[in-house]
Amino acid sequence: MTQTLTPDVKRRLYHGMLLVRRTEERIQANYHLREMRSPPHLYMGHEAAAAGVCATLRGDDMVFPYYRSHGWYLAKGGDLGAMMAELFGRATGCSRGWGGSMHLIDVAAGVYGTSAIVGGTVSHAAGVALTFQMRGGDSVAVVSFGDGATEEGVFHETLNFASLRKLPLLFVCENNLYATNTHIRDRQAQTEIWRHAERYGIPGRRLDGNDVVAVWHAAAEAVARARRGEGPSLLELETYRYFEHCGINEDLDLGYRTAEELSAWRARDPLASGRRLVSDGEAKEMEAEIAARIDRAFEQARSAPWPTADFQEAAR
Ligand SMILES: Cc1ncc(C[n+]2csc(CCOP(=O)(O)OP(=O)(O)O)c2C)c(N)n1
Ligand SMILES: [Mg+2]
Repeated sequence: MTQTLTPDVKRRLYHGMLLVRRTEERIQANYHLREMRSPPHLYMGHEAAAAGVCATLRGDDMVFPYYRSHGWYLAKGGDLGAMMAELFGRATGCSRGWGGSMHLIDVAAGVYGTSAIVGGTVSHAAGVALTFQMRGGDSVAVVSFGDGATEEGVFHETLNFASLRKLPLLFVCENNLYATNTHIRDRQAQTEIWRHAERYGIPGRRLDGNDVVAVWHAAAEAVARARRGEGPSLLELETYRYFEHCGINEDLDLGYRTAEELSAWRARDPLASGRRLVSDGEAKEMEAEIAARIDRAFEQARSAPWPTADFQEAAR
């Protein structure tokens, strides 16, 4: 069954993006206090990808994000308090304070764990998709990864296996043009990532990853196909990261990208265009509700206990 873009879905799309943006802005503003010691890979600029895809998913669907993880964790409904406690390194964190920003997990919400290893979650998602298929339900697994991850062998192996077994799996490539500080044209002989899908007999599409409604439509179609048992799809979402590869700062001084390029992408900000999805009153209400949730999450993280030094106990 295909989904309809109801007012409720529109609210979910904007709310998903806003929650990620405001949470990361607060992380950025507070980072100098040195309470958070986990280096964050900020998602700002990419919000439409996670919010657009996650709005098509059910609670029992599982997402496998990569280390640029905050967006997917929050958009899929991961617990904000447990995420902030994790960034503060506290025992109440979602990885009990041992993992930090790159290791977010909330199985109850359908976030099956993020990984610092480039391409690391691609095969994990296929494993869970295979489990879903063998159990005979219609749940779907979704994996997100960067353009850099498509240079890893595991990406190609998993495309092949997923196609062969018609797995209920959605591959979401967030192409932000760079792997750390190297442009895709200096790394890949063939830069149309979506075309890899064609080679493995999978439907592949490239689209504006900053247009949350376009992302939602494309994901809804791919998810419906996976639920029907027709197999995987690949979406290449064109987007851009606003801040340095890892950390809270601007990085134009490094010289690998230009101020013009950054401002051209900022002019295509996913939240600015997504704002029309809700009324002024709704947007105001969301801002207040999200600010209160973030306040609470930071306060609780600050006063939470430190993890035990005994890793065995922490892992239990
Ligand atoms: C297997 C592996 N190789 C290399 C690294 C080092 N590394 C960390 S992030 C990164 C860039 C990946 O870029 P991309 O996949 O495009 O994601 P983005 O950071 O742009 O969102 C690299 C090479 C790693 N973490 N894991
Ligand atoms: Mg990239």
